[in-house]
Parts: sequence; structure tokens; C-alpha cells
Amino acid sequence: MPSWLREMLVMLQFLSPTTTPVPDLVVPETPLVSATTSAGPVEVYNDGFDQPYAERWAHVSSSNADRITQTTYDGRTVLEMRPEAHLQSLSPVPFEVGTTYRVSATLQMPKETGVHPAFWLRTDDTQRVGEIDVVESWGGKPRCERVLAAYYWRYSPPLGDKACLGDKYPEDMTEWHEYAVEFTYMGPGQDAAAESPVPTRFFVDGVETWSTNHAPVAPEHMRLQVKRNCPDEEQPSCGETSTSPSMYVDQVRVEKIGRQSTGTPADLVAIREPATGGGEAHVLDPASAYATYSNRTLLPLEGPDWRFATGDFDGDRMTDVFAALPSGGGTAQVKVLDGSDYLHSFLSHATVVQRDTRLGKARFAAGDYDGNGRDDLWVVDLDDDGRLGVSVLDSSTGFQTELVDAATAAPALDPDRWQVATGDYDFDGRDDLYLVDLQSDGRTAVHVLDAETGLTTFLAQTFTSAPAVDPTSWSVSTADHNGDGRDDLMMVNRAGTTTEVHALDAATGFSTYLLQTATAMGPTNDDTWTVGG
Ligand SMILES: [Ca+2]
Ligand SMILES: [Ca+2]
Ligand SMILES: [Ca+2]
Ligand SMILES: [Ca+2]
Repeated sequence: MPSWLREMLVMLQFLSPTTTPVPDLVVPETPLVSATTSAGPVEVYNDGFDQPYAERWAHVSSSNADRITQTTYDGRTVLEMRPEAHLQSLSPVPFEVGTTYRVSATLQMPKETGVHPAFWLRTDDTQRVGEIDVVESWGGKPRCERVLAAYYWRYSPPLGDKACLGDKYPEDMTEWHEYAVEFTYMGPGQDAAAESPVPTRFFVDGVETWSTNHAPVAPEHMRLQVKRNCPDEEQPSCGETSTSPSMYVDQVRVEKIGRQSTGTPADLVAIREPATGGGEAHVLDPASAYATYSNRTLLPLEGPDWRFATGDFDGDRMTDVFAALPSGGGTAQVKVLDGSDYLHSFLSHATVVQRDTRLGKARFAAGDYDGNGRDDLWVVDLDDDGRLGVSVLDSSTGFQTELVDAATAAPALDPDRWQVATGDYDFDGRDDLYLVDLQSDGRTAVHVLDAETGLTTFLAQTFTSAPAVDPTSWSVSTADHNGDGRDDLMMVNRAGTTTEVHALDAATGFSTYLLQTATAMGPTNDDTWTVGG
């Protein structure tokens, strides 16, 4: 090598963009703890029809651009919709499980005989129907006494809840009124026909008119529609070419107005690898404070060296088991066992590829990174090139796409001393990353990386009330033990004559215990066991 080249290479070495060293992860002098994310209301969508509508709405069925005019009417910028106009919003109401949304439209409805204007929402998924008819009125004839509100959870045959609400609606529907619905998405794996713990509520000008105990399990798109203008008895073939009367739409809004706690049950799953390989699961029941098992079974897995994590893959609120087997070359096999079938059958088989994470050394965890009600697969490398590396594989694509590949705010961590778990610390619906230092100055400390910022900032950095413990015989996990929507820290002592659970309250900065109890399980203190996680 010529000397000039050697010199240049040496220079380049110094010039190369070295990241500034990340400081050690220690609890700051003033510990950090955060409150829950404020619920709202926060506007997430607002269409005042000042911009070309076609950028945000698509025509449905026989509708086309001739049916619609964007204009100024009654001093407002509006959408004028003539008969057969039918639009669907391109973007759905964001699918965040447990978030309560308020969706409203400010409208003037026509009332001529035979005309049938509506503001409604529907899901694209025909298997998981959630049609919300916010307002559907009938001009002229007192069909269903003028106004229908409805919620359908099946299309064929049509099954739903509906109400004729004519007398609760304003007489002057031809004047401006705001029609709104409030609903809270349920988990995507729940039966669309199941009753919701949070009702879907209907409003006119802010006054509740009706509610039903059903809620959607798939993303809702907004619809604005004006059907036919001819007498009822001549429907549905008449009126297709009518050019009047019109419905006027001044504004459509979506606001986030709150959250409901929707955490999966706080099951504690312990998995032992028998000498013959595979796995044997012992699921402790939180309803009995872990004094009984809800399931003990052999897992249908073959061979040794599976790594395990637990979470809800399909959003049916039953805890599933994620099993990962690194197979070299940056790949791993991942199988998910269905908690609703006692872990006897598979929800997913996948091969995952990770070029920049050392799968063989990584920890696997399951947590909902994007808030869609399905736990994703987190691959955490505690000591990846001097930083903590995390990539999250999306469960809704069978782990084939990454939700994040983060340069986190945390430095490399000693794998013999630190444990990791996912959980929602701030009750925004997205699972954060709990980094637990089991030997921090004689105490156990927790540092929580915020999913909302892509794991680049901390939500908490604090000591817990737990003393320093032995990392070889303690495991950590998270679960919401008091139902406040914040995942508490569950520390599991595997060394005693029984396996013990100690749960620290997220809401008090992990300074108080919610539960300290022996479980039905004996010691789990050898390395054939994976407990929690
Ligand atoms: Ca499940
Ligand atoms: Ca997810
Ligand atoms: Ca969160
Ligand atoms: Ca809690």
C-alpha cells in the first residue's frame, strides 16, 4: 500500500462519523417518572372542504365527480352532494385499540320525498363487519319514523342493533346540525358480534340520542351518501339521474377523546425445555393470584434451544406463546401458539430475517409497538456495537416487516445484570421497553424507553422499592395488576421453594407493591426455565 494511501486511511478513520459515546444508564439525581399521556380531546382529522375533496375521499359504486360540487354555501365552504353521490374517506379512523374516538359531521340534509341522505362508517373487512349508521334519514315518508341509527356486525344475513329515532332528531334537519358517534375499538381478534365493555354512542348537536353495546374490531372509514330521489314504492330502480335535492357537508372531524384499559390478562407463563427438546408450558391464573394453573401442556415444538416470549398475537385477549429458534445467517424460525386453543395449535409460522441484529444473542419479547391490539415481536440485543439495539417485527404482516429498527437512547447493557420486558407505561396504547437493572446501587432500577418516540427518549428512570436481586434467579415481566391501563413491573423470584411474584405499581413510580405472593409453582431456578417475558 502506498504511504499516501495508508495516511489517508488513518485520516479517514479519525474522520469517520463516530457516534458520541452514550453515557452509562444510571438513575439520574432527580429520578424521572411520567404521568399518563393526556387523553384529549385531540383532533386527528378535520376536513372543512377547503381543499379538493378527491385528495381525501373516493367515490363509491355509481357515484362520480358529476354528483358533487365544492362550493361556498350559507357562508361556509362545503361539499354539495346530489343524489347518488357516495364518498368514502381514504384514511380510516386510526385503528388504536382501546382509544375512544368521536367522529362528527356538520350537515344540512334534504327532506324531499324519497331522498335518503346518510352519514355512516364501515369497515373494509367483510369478515369483521362494524357498520355504524350515525344518521340515515328518509325524506317524505315516515319510513322508520324519519331517522334510523344502527350498528351492524354481520352482513349476510344482516345482524345488528337499530333504532328509529325520528322524534329525537331536530324537526329542521334541513338546517345545520352536528351528527356524531363515539366508539372505542376492540381487539382485532375479538368476535365482531361480541358485546363491548364500552358502548358506541350517538349524538345530535352534542346530545346523546342512542347507544349500543357493540364496537368495531377493524378500522372504520367514513362515508357520506345521498341516495335516490323518488317515491319509496318506486325504489330502488328510480331516481338514478336526479340532480336534486342536495345534502351540504360543512365539516367532518375525528377526535381522540379518551382511552379504556384493554390489557391482556396478567397470565404468568413459565416454560420448561425438557431434555428431549420442545417445551412444556405452565400458565398461572391471575384470577387466583397465581395460586392455580389455567393451563399446563406440552407445546407442539420439536428440538432444543427455542426462546420464548408471551403476548397476544391475534388480539383476542388470550395470551399466546411466541417461540423463536435462531437458525444462523441472520434468520430465525418463529412460531406462535394459540392461547385460545390451550397452546395446542399454531397462529403463525414464519421465518424472520435480521441483518443487523445478532439473533443468537438477542432477547425476544412480545409487545404491541403500534397500538393495533396485536403484540409484535421485539428482538433486543443488549450489547450491539456499544448500544442497545431493538427491532420490532409487525405481527400483522406475520413478522415480515419492521415497525422500528431503533438506535435507542440506551447504551449497551450488561446481559448478566439487566433484564428487559415490554409494557405500556404511559397508557397511550403502545408498549414501551422496560430496562430493568437488578443491581443498581443495592437496589432494582427501571428505565422505560417510550415507544411513541421510537425508543429515543425515556418515560421513567427511577429506583424501585425492590432491593438488588440475583439476576440468575429473578425474572422480570409486566402486567397491569390494578387495571389503571399502566403496565406494572412484575418481578419473579424463581429460587425459593415456590416461585414468587412481586408486582410494583407503575403509577407510583414502582415505589409500592400491588402484590407479593407465592404461586402454585415450585422452584424454576435452573436454565431449562423461561419465566414471564
Ligand atoms: Ca391471542
Ligand atoms: Ca402491534
Ligand atoms: Ca406507551
Ligand atoms: Ca397498573
